[in-house]
Amino acid sequence: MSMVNPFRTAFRLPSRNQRINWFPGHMTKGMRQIQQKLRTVDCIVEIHDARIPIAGRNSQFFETITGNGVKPHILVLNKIDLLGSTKQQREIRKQLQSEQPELRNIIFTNCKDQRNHGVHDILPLATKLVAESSRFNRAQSAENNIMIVGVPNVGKSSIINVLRNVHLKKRSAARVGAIAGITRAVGERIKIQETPPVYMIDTPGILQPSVTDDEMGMKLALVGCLPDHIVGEDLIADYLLFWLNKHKRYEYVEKMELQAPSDNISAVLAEYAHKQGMFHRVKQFNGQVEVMTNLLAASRKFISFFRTGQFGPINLDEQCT
Ligand SMILES: Nc1nc2c(ncn2[C@@H]2O[C@H](COP(=O)(O)OP(=O)(O)OP(=O)(O)O)[C@@H](O)[C@H]2O)c(=O)[nH]1
Ligand SMILES: [Mg+2]
Repeated sequence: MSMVNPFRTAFRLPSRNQRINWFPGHMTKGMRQIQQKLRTVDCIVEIHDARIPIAGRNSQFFETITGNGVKPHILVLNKIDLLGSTKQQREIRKQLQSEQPELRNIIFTNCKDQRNHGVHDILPLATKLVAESSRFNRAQSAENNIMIVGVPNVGKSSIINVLRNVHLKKRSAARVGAIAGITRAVGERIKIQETPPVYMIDTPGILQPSVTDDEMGMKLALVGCLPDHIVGEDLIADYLLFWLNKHKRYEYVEKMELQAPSDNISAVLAEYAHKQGMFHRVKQFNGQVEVMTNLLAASRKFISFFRTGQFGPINLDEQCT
């Protein structure tokens, strides 16, 4: 007999008019700079977070810059150390190619590991695709320029650094950081290989100007493609709890030393904060100071457990069974 899942089956934002959007000025500027540089680019490498292989890719813009498939394009799904098994990678490849049959070049990477197969596959595949393509005005040029694009915080700058370390044995050249929006402008090209010369161009992460699908917005927020304060840690934590329960992923119960699974985020965070001794002093209207459980600190911890893979490997686009 199958157990009925007693939890929420759909996620709703607290307010009907709320949208999960982040499109600061540096993204508009970045889009313009990307388009201006395109003439000198031989291949587009799009990086995305492997934990959301379907959701949140800014496909419309990235398809435009490949000239709708004219320029070679590789999709790199990064952070596979947080995704899990190769079986899952096979399923993702199948799912992506059934939705987008023109997507032929997909590579899975873990930038934190210089020996990772995917990392070593990027340059040979890009070189092969460029050699097979018609480079129009750049046909005489011996060097290859590869542009790295993607939504924020997926590891674009990290990929450039790891490839530079692997192929040139040189130190990192692109700035990397754990929050979205570290790279804010299209940079100068960075050398990745000596012969034949290969350069990479780092670009700022660019989201869709308007994310109309709420769950897609929440998934982007959960993996850190938007700064946490834009959406709010309380809402991100609530979406995480909703997703884990809906997919019957109850590892959080043991990890957070809870009595039982629950769909109530305030109750979960309060129980956890209490157990961990997370308290803070809050001044009341009447001037009295009260010691209360620190729910914000607890929600940050809950989110960071997910982001560091401590609830096990998770593909947020996985269908419910
Ligand atoms: N676990 C894990 N973390 C990674 C991997 N690749 C990058 N990161 C981390 O992801 C965060 C973002 O990396 P960046 O390279 O700055 O990402 P980006 O896409 O350039 O970000 P923006 O410039 O903000 O658009 C950093 O904390 C990296 O250390 C990976 O393969 N696995
Ligand atoms: Mg960057």
